[in-house]
Amino acid sequence: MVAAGAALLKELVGMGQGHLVDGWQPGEDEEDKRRLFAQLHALDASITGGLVGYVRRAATLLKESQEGKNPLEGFAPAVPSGHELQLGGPDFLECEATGAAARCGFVVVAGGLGERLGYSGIKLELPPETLTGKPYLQLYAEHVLALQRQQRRTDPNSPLLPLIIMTSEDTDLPTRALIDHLDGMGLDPAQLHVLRQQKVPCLVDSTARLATLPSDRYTLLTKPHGHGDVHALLHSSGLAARLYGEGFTHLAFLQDTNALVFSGLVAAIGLSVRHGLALNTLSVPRRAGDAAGALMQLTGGDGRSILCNVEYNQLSAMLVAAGDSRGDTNDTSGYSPYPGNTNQLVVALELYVASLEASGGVMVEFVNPKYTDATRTAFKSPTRLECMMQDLPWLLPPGAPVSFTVLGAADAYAPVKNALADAAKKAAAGQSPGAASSAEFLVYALNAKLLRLAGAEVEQGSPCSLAGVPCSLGPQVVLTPAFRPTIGAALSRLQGTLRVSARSSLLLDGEIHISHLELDGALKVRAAPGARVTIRRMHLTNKGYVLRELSAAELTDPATSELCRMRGFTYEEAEVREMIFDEPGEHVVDEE
Ligand code: UGB
Repeated sequence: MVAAGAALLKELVGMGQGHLVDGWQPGEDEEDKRRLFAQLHALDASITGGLVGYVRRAATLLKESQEGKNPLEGFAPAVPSGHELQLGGPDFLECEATGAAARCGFVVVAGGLGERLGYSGIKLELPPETLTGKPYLQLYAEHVLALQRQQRRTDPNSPLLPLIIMTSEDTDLPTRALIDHLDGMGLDPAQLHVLRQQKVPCLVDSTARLATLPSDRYTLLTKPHGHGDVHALLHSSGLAARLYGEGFTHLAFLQDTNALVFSGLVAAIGLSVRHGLALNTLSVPRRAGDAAGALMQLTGGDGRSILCNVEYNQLSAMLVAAGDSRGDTNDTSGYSPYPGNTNQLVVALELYVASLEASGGVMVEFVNPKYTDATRTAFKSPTRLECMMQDLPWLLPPGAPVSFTVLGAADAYAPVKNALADAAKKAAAGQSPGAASSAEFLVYALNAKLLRLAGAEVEQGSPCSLAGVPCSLGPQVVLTPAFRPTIGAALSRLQGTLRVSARSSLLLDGEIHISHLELDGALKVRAAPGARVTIRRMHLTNKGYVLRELSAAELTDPATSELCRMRGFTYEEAEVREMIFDEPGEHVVDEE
């Protein structure tokens, strides 16, 4: 290992990386030198194409960046055409039923640091809503298990549905600790896979000189390579090919914080099956200026046309270069004409595995240095090559059936990306806030919408601003995956009268059927697996939970819990009715 690292260093020095050995004296710091050799060897093994290949690619991309070349130069953008589904509509339900029966594995990319959010832990441990306080990871696992239970009702031999998590050096240990803390989330260990992405070396200037730590010249500075690594890992681990061999037909990719994803994803899987799509992106309307990519149909000078994501940091420049002087703007609908990329993707395994085989899973890379001046030579801080998982269309063979499925803006997407103060600024600028608070209210709103779709009378909440972030207050409704393995199942469980006042909190967890429920307060009903609860008649009024906005002092007080500080509010319990049905079998609630 040390000898291989030393040979690699020699090769790098021959390629213009002489600064790495400047001032080296034989016999001095030998232990440190061996450390560097070992790191070089490890990087060489983890980077697709090896370290030398990485440096060569970096040199080319940095030269192009210095010359101001745009990788999308020459492509003409157009608004792409895709598919549209109406949450809960007949076509949606048909697609969802197909998707729910599909042999699909689920992949969560969770290697990001969440720097914009500024949370001290990993994002997967955050609770999307505070009524249950369950972390995102648990929510995703419960969705997978709920789908699996549904499949096993019709086919007891159907396979365990895989949940694959991509971690990084920054998130791997805490993610594994979270899995342990949650007792494996009820998953069979055979269906849970953790793949760790490695960091890549940073570059100090336009000649692609490798950066070392300021405090240690014998250690290269490294940073994450981006979510695109997921494809190389699925290939190099053999997992994608193995799942395909076992009869799985699709993989669905999700991000670390989107509690609404399963509202649209299952239907999108069904739509992929229906139309034989190789790649299907779950999309929602996008507000101009949002840090979300846009889906575009790009046509090159040679006539090649590709439906792909254009990332938010390239979008305006690309539109202006293509002759649209307004850049990234909304049209009269209040949204950009280009559909937004939620980065929730459904891929068909057959073509995916073949494309990984052909490419080794190496994604298109890009570099995004921040230059110190107009000479575009020196960087404000070292940069590195990056890649994105949604760039898959560039890996698929030309003509591969690539499309997207659009749902309503608040029906399938509620990411948590931004710290509270930044979210308030974004909202003031007409952009999506992407705060923990706004995302939490979107969860309640979506669940309330599902109840309404099933015929319930659920009072609308009132818009308000919490710590400067616009939120739509309404009843706190949480329908867990066990209650709603699919939207179709949720709709079938509400068959009579359900009235919920705006100040209410309602948790339905498990197989619960409602014939008559009137709620003005807080009610939590939990049915364990195997228990079937029917609420025949119930009229409940209590003090419920009371929302309280944090004061300015509380917002900055370290004694306030971090979860409250990042939301700007807390729900205080005044009075809650909790009903737990642990025993399998039929249970009827009749309180008239
Ligand atoms: N991630 C990794 O797993 N590894 C990494 O090295 C980096 C990230 P961000 P981003 O949702 O609206 C994406 O940072 O990259 C994971 C799309 O590119 O939250 O700015 C990370 O843990 C963009 O087109 O988002 O933007 C997280 O789960 C747009 O649609 C995921 O990758 C945007 O998401 C995304 O990372 C969006």
